[in-house]
Amino acid sequence: MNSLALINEFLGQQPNASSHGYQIDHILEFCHWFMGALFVGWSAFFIFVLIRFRKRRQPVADYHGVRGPISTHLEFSVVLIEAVLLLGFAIPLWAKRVNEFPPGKEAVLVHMVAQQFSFNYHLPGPDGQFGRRDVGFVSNSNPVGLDPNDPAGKDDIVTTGELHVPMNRPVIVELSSKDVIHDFFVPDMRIAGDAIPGSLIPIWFTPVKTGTYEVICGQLCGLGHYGMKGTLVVDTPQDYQAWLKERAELSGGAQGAAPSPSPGGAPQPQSKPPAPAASPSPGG
Ligand SMILES: [Cu+2]
Repeated sequence: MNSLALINEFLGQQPNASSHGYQIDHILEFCHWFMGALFVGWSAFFIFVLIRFRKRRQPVADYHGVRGPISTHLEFSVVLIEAVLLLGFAIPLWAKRVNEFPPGKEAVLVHMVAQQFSFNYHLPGPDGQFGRRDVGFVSNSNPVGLDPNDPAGKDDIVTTGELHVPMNRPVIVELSSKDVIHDFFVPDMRIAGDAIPGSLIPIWFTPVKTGTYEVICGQLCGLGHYGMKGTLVVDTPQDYQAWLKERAELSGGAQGAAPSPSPGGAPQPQSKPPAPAASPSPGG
């Protein structure tokens, strides 16, 4: 971390925890310093003009204005710097983020289904295959609408609020939404993407530091928007495997028996009907 990053810290930015984040931070640093310089420059110019063209010294308006080339040069330089920032840095970085996805085999693929006001995650489970989803199956106990008849979905993992990912492995999150437009924003990972009903939008990042990070919704999505928060936990590979196993055991029974009518509609985690997938032996 170089000393220029101080301005990001000064403005309250959390330390970066992803492999690409330093590139975003560089652009932010440069923009902040550039805007700071512009602010000081324009403020000085404003004060100069107030004094230089005060009424006592300039009783009659001058309709010709400035004739020297300095202001043209100054304005041209500002436009040039901004064009370089946009065309030379911002657009190439953005293109790299959206075009150069890591190969699917290397990456951890997660589906995120947003709703008012929480983040649901769908993972493929031990078989590595995502079960079919359909909006017709969505209920309180089946937030992502997993098809109970699809064998590929029997071992799938569904969690709400908290997602675990392993360190030093690319993570692709495919964003979608059940109701309105949300935004999956993880400031520490320097990543954000809109979750739009009817669209599947992939984003990716590689976490490089273990820890617990905040996931927030970056789009004003309703009255409860302020409370739409989640947690991203970056684990060591061993901890991640342990979490996967734990989640697979927890959701193995619940997903297996989907259409049992529960009185009142409230999900009851304790009632565990006999399901073939729920075996306490460590078979994974
Ligand atoms: Cu939201």
